[in-house]
Amino acid sequence: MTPISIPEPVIEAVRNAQHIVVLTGAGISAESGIPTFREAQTGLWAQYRPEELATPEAFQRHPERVWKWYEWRRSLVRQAAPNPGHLALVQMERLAPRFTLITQNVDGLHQAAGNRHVLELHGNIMRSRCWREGRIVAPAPDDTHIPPRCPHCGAFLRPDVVWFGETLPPDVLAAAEQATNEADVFFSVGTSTVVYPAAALPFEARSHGAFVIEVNPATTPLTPHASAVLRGPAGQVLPALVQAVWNEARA
Ligand code: BJW
Repeated sequence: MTPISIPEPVIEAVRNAQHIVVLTGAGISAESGIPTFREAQTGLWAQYRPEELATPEAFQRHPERVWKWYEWRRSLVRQAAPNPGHLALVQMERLAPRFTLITQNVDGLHQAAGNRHVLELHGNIMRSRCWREGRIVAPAPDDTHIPPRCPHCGAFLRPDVVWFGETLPPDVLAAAEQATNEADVFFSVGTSTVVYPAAALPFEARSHGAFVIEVNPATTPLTPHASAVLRGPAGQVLPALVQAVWNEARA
């Protein structure tokens, strides 16, 4: 494996930063065995595009299919463990003067790794809520319906995630935008930077004067606008960065 080299301007910017903000996407969980959102699905689900399943319209038309898709994804999350990329962000939270972690991921792996404050823009796949009234509820253990029914009103339960066309939790988005506007250094890690409003955050950070660093093996719409690009998997780049900046042993 070629060692990852971190350019000196990146080390300087991160070392001098008072507030580091990190936005993560599906790529950071890829090395934990969770497929990214836009890579081809496998097995039973290969015939569907995730963009066609993650909508309220899809759930209205095919509630059983959409619930089963989420059940399959929950089973992948239950088997997954945080990888060195997640663990490096735990170290960063401990070492930076101020640190904000914003994630588009619904898998809870940042919290499992040990990050204490995580802004979940798109919800969490392990929670369910009532399709009619919106309250967060757990399905009754003996409920055999697919999807299970709300124990209070009998409506369908749905995953507590944000689908296309739905609004993000306003308080979480506001906190993410405020942190973004105050960041000295902003990392965009493992995201294709195509889904709004999350995709706007690195651009907002840049326009507020932050040093924006992209961590991704592939090019995204952010790449030409980033202050620096660290090409490679997050599980290798982030531990190398923490070591280069703070001389910390790798996770
Ligand atoms: C690695 C790696 C490794 C691989 N290490 N990297 C403005 C302009 C145009 C459209 C809109 C707009 N504003 C709003 C919209 C509409 C829409 C939208 O953005 N559409 C675009 C697709 C065109 N947005 C919305 O509807 C949002 N709602 C909203 O804005 O409400 C108001 C409104 C509504 C309608 C119109 C206007 C305003 C809601 C968005 C909700 C997104 N929800 C999902 C599903 C969550 C639940 C679930 O998981 O099932 O969130 S969609 C999906 O995409 C998921 C992800 O969080 C999100 C982002 O994907 P992500 O994380 O970037 O993953 P990938 O797979 O795309 O990329 C992985 C990356 O990792 C790649 O780059 C790889 O190279 C990299 N990688 N291995 C590091 N080892």
